[in-house]
Amino acid sequence: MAASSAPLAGCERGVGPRRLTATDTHPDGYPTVEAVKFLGKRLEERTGGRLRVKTYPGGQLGEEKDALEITVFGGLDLNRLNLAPLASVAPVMAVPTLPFMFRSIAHMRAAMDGAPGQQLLDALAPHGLKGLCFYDSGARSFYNTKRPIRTPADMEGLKIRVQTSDVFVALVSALGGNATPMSYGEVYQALVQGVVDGAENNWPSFESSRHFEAVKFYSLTRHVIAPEILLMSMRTWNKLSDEDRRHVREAASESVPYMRRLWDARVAASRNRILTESDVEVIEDIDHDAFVAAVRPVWDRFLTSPTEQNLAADIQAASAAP
Ligand code: GTR
Repeated sequence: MAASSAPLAGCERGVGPRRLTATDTHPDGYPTVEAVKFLGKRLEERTGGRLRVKTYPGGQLGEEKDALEITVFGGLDLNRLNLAPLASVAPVMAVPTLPFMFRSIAHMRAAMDGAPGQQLLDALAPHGLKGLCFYDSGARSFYNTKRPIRTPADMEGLKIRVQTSDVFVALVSALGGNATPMSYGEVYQALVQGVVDGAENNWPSFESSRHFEAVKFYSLTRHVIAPEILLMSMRTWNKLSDEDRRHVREAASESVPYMRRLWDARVAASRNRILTESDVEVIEDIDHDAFVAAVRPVWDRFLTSPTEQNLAADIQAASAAP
């Protein structure tokens, strides 16, 4: 890590070649990883090879929470992570992670492409981070080894792994489960060994992590549709010339539609693989209204300031119409 970010350290602003390090918990081939590689290629083309990106997938530079701290301190240049763990650094990030905040994937995309998304990206500056863009993360749903979940009552007493996120702890608790925060990389073993009864995630993560091999039931609760985010360390950003900042911004925004295409294809492929090649029982008949009602106190608990309340209202008002 130290060696790979060394070229940045001695550089004058805007001078000399740079190799930006990028981290992601997902493996090669996952849409978020491929989107950042795409961004790197665009950056290389735009700058005649002066700016390059080297991606380190599979959490090899640390789990999300640790990699985030390293990014704030400038030890990593680019970091693709989920909004849930980011809220520990910038509390306003909790708002889009609230259960049932988004009505659909189209609604999430419209809100993140619009003013609420810009507000969230801008909110990161005081925390040593430059928010570049949002990527899709589908809808998260519960899976477990014990029983089908159709109503909140079915969650009673289940030990559910969650991300390092106060919202997710509150969400699972509100549903009657026991929330166990844990790094993504530890979840497979925890499921196999029965340390937890279940977890929750979108189709592509459920599949690529092989969690589906360790559980019996996947209940399509679709309780959170929060996006992923791509961050740059503010220390790195501050070393870039205005022109290079523009290249980074443009390459990031070009990577978004590319990622969405990959994402839609991957959701379909992961879903198909699980439906056709696994023994997982997929439960579709969920009592949606009961889940919405049960988690309502989570909103009240996290929407305490006018900034957060207004952001939630702006997200809700965003129109998913084209
Ligand atoms: C995935 C997300 C990862 C990570 C993971 C988790 O959907 O893409 O960044 O946050 O969930 O559950 O830890």
